Amino acid sequence: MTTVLLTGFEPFDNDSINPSWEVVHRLQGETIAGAMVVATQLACEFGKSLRQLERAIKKHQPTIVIAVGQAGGRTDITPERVAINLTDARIGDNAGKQPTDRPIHPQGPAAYFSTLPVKAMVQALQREGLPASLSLSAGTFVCNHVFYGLMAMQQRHGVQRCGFIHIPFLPSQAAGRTGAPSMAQEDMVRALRICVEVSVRRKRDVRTTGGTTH
Ligand code: PCA
Repeated sequence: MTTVLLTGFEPFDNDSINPSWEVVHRLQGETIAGAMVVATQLACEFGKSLRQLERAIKKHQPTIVIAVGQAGGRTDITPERVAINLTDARIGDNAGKQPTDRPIHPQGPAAYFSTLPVKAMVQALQREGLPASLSLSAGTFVCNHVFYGLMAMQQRHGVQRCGFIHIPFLPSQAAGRTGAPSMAQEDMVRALRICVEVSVRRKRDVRTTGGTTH
């Protein structure tokens, strides 16, 4: 049976919840498009998060890995296209580490592209009435670190498709931040279910325009 590994993060930056884990753990144990979903929580720490990810991949031997993280301030579900070989932390991670201008793998390529069908995911989400768009940057903090590290270990562990999706705040987080956008938990659970389904069914992405001019 095909296994899909989903990861979400623990809370960070003084928050008490992280929507990525709140949503991902709800899908644990579900069968989606004939694939079994397993969910793992990652620490919001450089280094440790990637060790935990590699351990989970070794344990579950997934065909597909989708890492999920919070992107506070975004309005949409945003599949990420590119992971870059750079860390430049605006805040400390949960262990207080705050690296500046460091490569993730000194000998690695400047960037990796997601191997998930990201455009097909966005299309499917929009068709289901969910706000979604492609993102060209996962930032330079722990999420990009995990995304880049995941892409770097893809072949070594026989993972067929993998990548990263950022999701907005939950309404309870936006409640304390006037003007911040958010998305209901049920909608985000539905959205991730759709993303898993598309990634199981589609080996290749759709050919459609999805770029930006700036
Ligand atoms: N978001 C952070 C790290 C953990 C998370 O959920 C980020 O975008 O880097």
